[in-house]
Amino acid sequence: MTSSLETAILHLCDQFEELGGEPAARVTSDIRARLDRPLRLAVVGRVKAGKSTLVNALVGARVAATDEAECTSLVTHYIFDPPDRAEIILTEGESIVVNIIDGRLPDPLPVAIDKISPSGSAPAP
Ligand SMILES: Nc1nc2c(ncn2[C@@H]2O[C@H](COP(=O)(O)OP(=O)(O)O)[C@@H](O)[C@H]2O)c(=O)[nH]1
Ligand SMILES: [Mg+2]
Repeated sequence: MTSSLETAILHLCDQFEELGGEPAARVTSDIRARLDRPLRLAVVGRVKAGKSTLVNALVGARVAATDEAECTSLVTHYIFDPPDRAEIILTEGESIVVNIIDGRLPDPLPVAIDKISPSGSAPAP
């Protein structure tokens, strides 16, 4: 289903292409492709700002640990894709799949925290 916002963006793409020709079309083709992908939302802020609480409220489940003290020190990506599972990306690029119990990661984690990629991404090849 196409929302009115998507329709407006597609209309802007059409107009931009009419004005800008081929160079504009290279930009709009990326924008059009992005509209077909799932929405990605980045939640950033200071420690204890309520980021994890906001993520849990948006998802409707306690996927992110919350605490009065600092408790999430790694960049974490959440993706809707059943079944529930978690993948830890290591600094060297490998990943480890871990079970989620009651929506939580195992505590302690099966690897030392300094072995985990701080960005949540594998290093560039
Ligand atoms: N009063 C109040 N406390 C909140 C709110 N959002 C989160 N908290 C509390 O602030 C603390 C830190 O929240 P958390 O989501 O873990 O913060 P994060 O470090 O940014 O992920 C927790 O004790 C939450 O219960 C809010 O809107 N109001
Ligand atoms: Mg947090």
